[in-house]
Amino acid sequence: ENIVNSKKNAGNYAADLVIDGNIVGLGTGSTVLYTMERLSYRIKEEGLMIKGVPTSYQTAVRARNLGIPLTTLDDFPKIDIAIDGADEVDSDFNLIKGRGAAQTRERCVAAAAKQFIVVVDESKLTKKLSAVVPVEVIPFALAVLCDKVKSLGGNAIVREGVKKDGPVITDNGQIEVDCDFGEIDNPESLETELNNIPGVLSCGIFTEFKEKTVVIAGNATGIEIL
Ligand code: DER
Repeated sequence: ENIVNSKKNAGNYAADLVIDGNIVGLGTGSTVLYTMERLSYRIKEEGLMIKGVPTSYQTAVRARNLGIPLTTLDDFPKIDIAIDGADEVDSDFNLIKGRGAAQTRERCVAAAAKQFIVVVDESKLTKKLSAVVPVEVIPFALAVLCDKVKSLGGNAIVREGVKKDGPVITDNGQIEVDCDFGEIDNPESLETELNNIPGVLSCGIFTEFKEKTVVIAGNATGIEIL
């Protein structure tokens, strides 16, 4: 119950940072859904005029159902604000994302944004990143990735579908590999290592957006802006 309220508090607060005319990056996941619901309310009640760039098929469907007008990075290669969730946030604003297997497009949209708003319930805050790192890879390079992860002391598991036999297929038509490194001492270098493996589209470690990031941490009674 508290987690739901925490996510709602964070998501709603972020939606109120959006202003008329904004092109808004719409992240993926349950927390940013609250942001989208609040934006939908503001569009209907205040006549808020925005366009959203969705980071996943799921977010695009949800946005359409909520009456949020959509556009693309083709039309707006630079956007005003991106609002997205995260699986873990450390005290330096290094993030782990990708539980929803959407981190590749999430990274594109976060990079295109002037301001990056991360909405999390406070349970996602940690001193040191240690969550599993999702990595999107073309199947052709799967074994190469697994070997590299092993050499880096990690354990790589292909993300299997729940209601589909075989691997999860991402919105980009590729597969997602969950790489467990335990505690991550140097997120920047691990991010570079993983992203530079030939065949990898992107990993879920985000360390390059710190300067433009605001973290909204929700709790049962409100929010904390970090
Ligand atoms: O997949 C993602 O990167 C999502 O943003 C995810 O990390 C956050 O999802 P949640 O808001 O449902 O926890």
